[in-house]
Amino acid sequence: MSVVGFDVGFLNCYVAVARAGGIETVANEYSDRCTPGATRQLTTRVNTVQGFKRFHGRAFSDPYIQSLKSSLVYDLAQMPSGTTGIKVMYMEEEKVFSIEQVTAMLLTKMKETAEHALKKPVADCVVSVPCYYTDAERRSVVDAAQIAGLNCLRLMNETTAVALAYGIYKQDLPAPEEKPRIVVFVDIGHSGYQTSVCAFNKGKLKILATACDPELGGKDFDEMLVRHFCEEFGKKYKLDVKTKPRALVRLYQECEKLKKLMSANSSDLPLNIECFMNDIDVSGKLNRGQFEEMCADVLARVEAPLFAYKLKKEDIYAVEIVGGASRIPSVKERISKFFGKELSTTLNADEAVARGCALQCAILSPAFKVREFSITDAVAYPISLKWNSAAEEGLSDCEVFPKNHAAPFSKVLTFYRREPFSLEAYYNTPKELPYPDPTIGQFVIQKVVPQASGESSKVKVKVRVNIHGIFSVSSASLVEVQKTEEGEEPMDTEQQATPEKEEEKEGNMQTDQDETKAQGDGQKETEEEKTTPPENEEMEDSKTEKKSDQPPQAKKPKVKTKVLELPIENSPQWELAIDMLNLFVENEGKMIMQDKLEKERNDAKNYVEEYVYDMRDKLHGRLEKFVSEADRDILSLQLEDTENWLYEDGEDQPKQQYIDKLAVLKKLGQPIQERYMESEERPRAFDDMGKQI
Ligand code: ATP
Ligand code: MG
Ligand code: K
Repeated sequence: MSVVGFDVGFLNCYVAVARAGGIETVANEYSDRCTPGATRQLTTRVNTVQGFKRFHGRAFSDPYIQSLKSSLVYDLAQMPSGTTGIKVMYMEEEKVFSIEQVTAMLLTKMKETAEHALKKPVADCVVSVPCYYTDAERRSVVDAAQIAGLNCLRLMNETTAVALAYGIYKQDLPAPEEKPRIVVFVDIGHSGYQTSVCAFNKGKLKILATACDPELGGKDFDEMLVRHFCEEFGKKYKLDVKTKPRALVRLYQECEKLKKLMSANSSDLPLNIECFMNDIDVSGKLNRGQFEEMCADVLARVEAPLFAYKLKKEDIYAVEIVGGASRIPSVKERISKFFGKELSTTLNADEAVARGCALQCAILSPAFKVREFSITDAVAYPISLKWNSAAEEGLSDCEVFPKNHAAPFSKVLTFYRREPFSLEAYYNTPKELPYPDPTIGQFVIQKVVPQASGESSKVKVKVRVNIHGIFSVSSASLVEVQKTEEGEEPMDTEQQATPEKEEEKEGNMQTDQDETKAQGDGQKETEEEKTTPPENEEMEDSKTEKKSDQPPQAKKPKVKTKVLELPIENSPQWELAIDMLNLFVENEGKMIMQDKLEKERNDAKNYVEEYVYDMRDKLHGRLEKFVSEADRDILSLQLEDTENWLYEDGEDQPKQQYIDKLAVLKKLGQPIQERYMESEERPRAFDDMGKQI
């Protein structure tokens, strides 16, 4: 059982694992703790694909995707389902991979990093997502994890992961009945800006609210710098940088470097690029003051989301910031000024998200012992249901999860129906949504039939936001009423229910959702939240069960009921069809195999190359005395031929060719090496004998 946390960043990815000593962020094959996967080179398979984190769960026709198309160094394509795909060269062929496949490739790589560190296979993990991700984005990431052969125990909101990393080791949190400690968390990365308000008590955390700008991050500061230098170089060197994608990419890289330097220096800093365009070397300079001036609009956006919080300065214990762009002094200043507080940077700005995910994985894993810590997250966007009324014409709707509602969470709605019906879930604040389409999905409650008496049946529908923050209609049941005469044998409480009098009168469509019941539930939920916040699905589910089984009330006619589970047809928006998912799983397996073969082939080639260089040196060094001149010339010639072959025909050959080549060389080289070894070993053996005597 593995305990692993993955922070899948827009630009940087981190892998944290739990070992006996605690949580550790691990180095990847480049002996760097940060996987440049999402950025410069994704895998050996996919060349230079970066910044695809925001393509999840979006139509190819989405204006956001369309607006980005021209600025990418790779091409996008429409998948048959209408979602976004990425064109890449794979095995010298152009292929289109879905966004789930591309993220799976990145996760495969991160998985290998974790396996390398843990020296065992990795499956169980927790993967980070921005807290502003919608359902479609979340489902897309869950699918990506599955394609990569991972068992994602939770998609964890990035700021929640940070909160866990902050809270779990704190020894001085207020007792459960005391006033909670309120901490604001801020994560500003390359592409996204997330903040949350978190309440801590001993052994638990609860996210009270989140406020984000999904489009604000380090990239916006780079953008301002690039714009500035494009203009400057246009004037100074008469260069139209925007027409040369390669030059533009270099300018972005240099501007990012300059931006980082500016975090530590306020004096004039140079920007020089040799052979930038048309063989021209360019140079410019900038200081922090000028930088802040040109970024005024970007900086104003740092405060904007925070106005949603109604927090008093004295209620806030600390404002903790993480993320690469949190190092920009003016960003820090803005946030600090807004809250009227010094900022805390007690967490590792780069690794906190991955560490929090690994901690969550440790908590969820039965194989690992960690301190009990309960985590209650918050719903990012208010979720409503709408449906066709059965009696009157027209639509009814109701908000089932308001913004910042606790999650994971289940609720039960009651409908009175004679036939199957459909519910549509949607986000009811489209303006707040970073997408044009607020639809979450369609859910058809099937096999609904009238009661034997011809009346409408009572249908209980359970809706939930699960541990990944994904909404679904999780179950539905029909309450079949079997009236019995008074005085009959007493019944099992489990099987009894007493429908409200008015409900019966109203017939097939009363208020659809049982208003009194819903309110009752609401009260109960808040009550229960205080004592035992929902920890996981199971707890939450069992709690709901209790709520729906009301004890019978006295003096009403006894009614025997039978509960029938109803099938639900789920059609979430942009869902990856199961046959596609299976195909992708299979293809990823093939590609992993292909990568392995490719690695073996490369290794075989490298062995030949190494042997050539090694033998050539030694033939004129320590092996010289052990080979005749004639044999040495033969082998030398062979070595030279092989070297030439490696750079020409042998550049790209099947593995066996390299193995054969090496065997030919070794046939000549081995006897020489053996003679050398013998002469080395013999005196040593004598020495050993001497010692024994
Ligand atoms: P996201 O969280 O948006 O998915 P990410 O997690 O990949 O992205 P981070 O690694 O947190 O992003 O931050 C990367 C950003 O931080 C880049 O824009 C980078 O230029 C910027 N950054 C890193 N160090 C500094 C620094 N010292 N000064 C200014 N900016 C910095
Ligand atoms: Mg990040
Ligand atoms: K555990």
